[in-house]
Formats: sequence, C-alpha cells, structure tokens
Amino acid sequence: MHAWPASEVPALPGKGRDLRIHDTATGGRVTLVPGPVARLYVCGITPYDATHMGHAATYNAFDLVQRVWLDTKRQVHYVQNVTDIDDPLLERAAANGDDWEALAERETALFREDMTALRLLPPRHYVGAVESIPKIVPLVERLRDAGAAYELDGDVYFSVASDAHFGEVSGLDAEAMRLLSAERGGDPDRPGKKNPVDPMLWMAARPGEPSWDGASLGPGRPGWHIECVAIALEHFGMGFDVQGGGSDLIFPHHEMGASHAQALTGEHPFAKSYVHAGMVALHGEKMSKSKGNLVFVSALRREGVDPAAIRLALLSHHYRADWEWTDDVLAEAVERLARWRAAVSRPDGPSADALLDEVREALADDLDAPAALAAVDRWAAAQAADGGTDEGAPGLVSRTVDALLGVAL
Ligand code: 5CA
Ligand code: ZN
Repeated sequence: MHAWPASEVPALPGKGRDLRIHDTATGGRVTLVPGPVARLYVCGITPYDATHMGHAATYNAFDLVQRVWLDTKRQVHYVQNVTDIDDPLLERAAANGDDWEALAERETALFREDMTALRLLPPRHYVGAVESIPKIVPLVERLRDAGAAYELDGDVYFSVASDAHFGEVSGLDAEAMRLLSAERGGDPDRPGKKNPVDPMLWMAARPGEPSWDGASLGPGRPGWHIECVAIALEHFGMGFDVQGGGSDLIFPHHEMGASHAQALTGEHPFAKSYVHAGMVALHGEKMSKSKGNLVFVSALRREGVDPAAIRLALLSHHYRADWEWTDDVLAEAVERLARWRAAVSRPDGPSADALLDEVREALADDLDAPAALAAVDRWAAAQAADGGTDEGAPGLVSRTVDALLGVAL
C-alpha cells in the first residue's frame, strides 16, 4: 500500500537529546537509545470511518517521537498498518449497503489526506492486513505446530499460556483482562477456550463474509493481533525500538501481539518499549467510531480551519493525558497560530538560541509538547513586547517549530 507524501524537515543547528519516555511495560520512564536507524511501529487505523481527533492526537504523538529521533541525527524506519479487514469494517459496510473494500479504500485515502494536511511524517512501509495474509498464514501454522495454538470448531486460537512473559506489557490481573477482552473484540465467554482471553489467530470462513486461502488452516481471515505481529516481524524482527498506539491498545492488542511474537521466536521482547497515548474525549466520553461522538479532521478542513491550528490544538495537551476536545481548544490554537505567525514575520527579534534548547529539552522529556508551546509563547511575547535585533531569530524559530513540532509558520 502507498503511504502519503512527506513534508520536509528543516535542519537545525546542533543536535537534540535522547528521548526519555514512559514505557507501559516497565511502568516508568526509560531513555531510548536506538541504533543509527530507529525502528518504530505504530498501529494504524481500521478504515471504516474518517480520521477523528483521537486518531490524530495519537499519530501526532508518534510523529514527535520521529522528530526527536531525526533531531538526534538518526534515521527512522517507521512502519504502520491498516486493518483493512475486521468485523467493524464488515458491519459498517453491511449497515450502509456498501462494499467493504470500497469503504476501506475510501477511508484510507481520506486518512492519507488528513495525515498530509497535518504534516505527519509518513511511514516507510504502510501495510494492509489483506496484503499481509500470505505472511500471516505460515505464522499461525507455526504457532499451531508448536502447540501454542489450538483449534475450536475450525477457528484457531492462541494459547496465552504458551508465553512465559504474557501479562508483562499491561501488568493487568486476570479479571481486568477478561473485562477488557470482552470490550475490545475478544470472546471470553466462548465455551471450549483454554483461557477466556485467548485471542483468535485465524477465523474460519463464515457464510457471506470474505475469506482467503489459509493453506492447512482452511479458508478464513486473520485475527487482529497477528496482523501487526506479521508486519512488524517482516520489517524489523524482534527487539525493535517502540511499538505505539493509543492506551486502548495496551490490552488486549499489544499484550497479545507481544505474546504471539515471543511464542513464535522464543525471543523476548517483541518491542523494547511500548508507548501509549491518552484518549481524546468529546462530551465526556472517549471519541470512538462505535459511539459516533466524533470530530473529524476532514470536516474541520472543509470548514476552512487551518490544519496547522488543528495540529497546535493537539500539541497543547500532553500525549499521555486523557483530554476533552472542545471548541475552546481549537479557538485557542487558532489564536496562538496567528500570534506565532505575526512574531516570525518580522525581520528580526529576540535571540532564539535558548528557545531551540528549551523546545529540545521539553520534547526529550517524555514529549512535553505543552512545555514546548509555552517556550515559543514566551519568545513570541518578548517579540511583541520589545522585539530584538537578532536577524536570524525569526527564521530559527520557524525552523524549530517546523522541524520539531511539525507546524509550518
Ligand atoms: N487498527 C487498529 C490498530 S492495529 C485500531 O485500533 N484502529 S483504530 O482506527 O481503532 O485506531 C487507530 C489508532 O487511534 C489506535 O492507535 C487507537 O489507539 C487510536 N485511537 C482511537 N480512538 C482514540 C481516541 N479517542 N483518542 C486517542 N487515540 C485513539
Ligand atoms: Zn496493531
């Protein structure tokens, strides 16, 4: 699958700091020290509806990870998937009398446009679940042959008991896992399972649903977690730097993915760090396609909202916080963008050397974007109050904001 065009990342003087970030598995802050090519896997959309502010906030967080790494003069190998076959996609298509493939293609195309408008750097590999099926099938066969998976009426389940490290990503107890499994696509009450939370690896073909050749598994379609495992193992192998997504993916998705991969390879860990963004809410509830309480990036763009203002609105919240999207959040961002643009449009200004340092330090400190914005606000305020005579300053501020925050002034 093709991704979307990359916006240019301006070069900055000097070098950024290594990123200290909250790792879900250890529950604390770790300093990431990737090799010359940092490897990032971020879970992509299930394309049955348009990109909402929650998605955008999560991808914005991992865009900052990339920008910090690029600023440390590393390359970034970024992989993202598209879950272009799954129950919600089929359900939505059926409800609208739509073709599921056409729906997935349309929403993925819109996602690419939204990502481009927001200047979120594209993955090097943007990979669909459907195109990955030939890679997924042999992995499921291997798990079954190794005794890590079992059959139930033609469906194949992963046995969580096969991974000694199961539970280490989320740190949850059995009861909490069971509740989340029921909420998030699992089937803990299905009779015959070895452990209620065992997830499906391969679903045997159902009448009226699309299915693919599963070799010895029979015709069917892949489970959700194995999709991301197949794609990450194909491009990275074990021990890549970061797996990311929203906090709703901690369990079961990232827990199960890690266990699938660990059971397959006998190695640990799948990802060195697991990083999760908080949930964006609207009217007091998590923004979600299933609830329908959504603000779409594309709808705001159609209304004429500058995507740079949308991006500043996302950046005004710490990525780990759960927060509420409101009209005020956007209005404040629109006002801030105007203030910053006015400040950099002058031919000179107060020195910006300290500002570059402050923005770098803020982002290296668990991606503290609000602190970075506050630093730029202070420079803009000094510019507005009494200006300055440094002719390089406005340009340096523009490049700093562009390279590290992805906002073009
Ligand atoms: N296709 C799977 C991942 S393999 C999936 O979760 N798709 S999704 O479309 O439901 O979500 C895409 C990304 O947006 C995920 O990282 C998810 O955690 C994140 N996300 C979904 N809703 C929100 C929200 N309200 N706030 C923040 N992030 C969200
Ligand atoms: Zn995923």
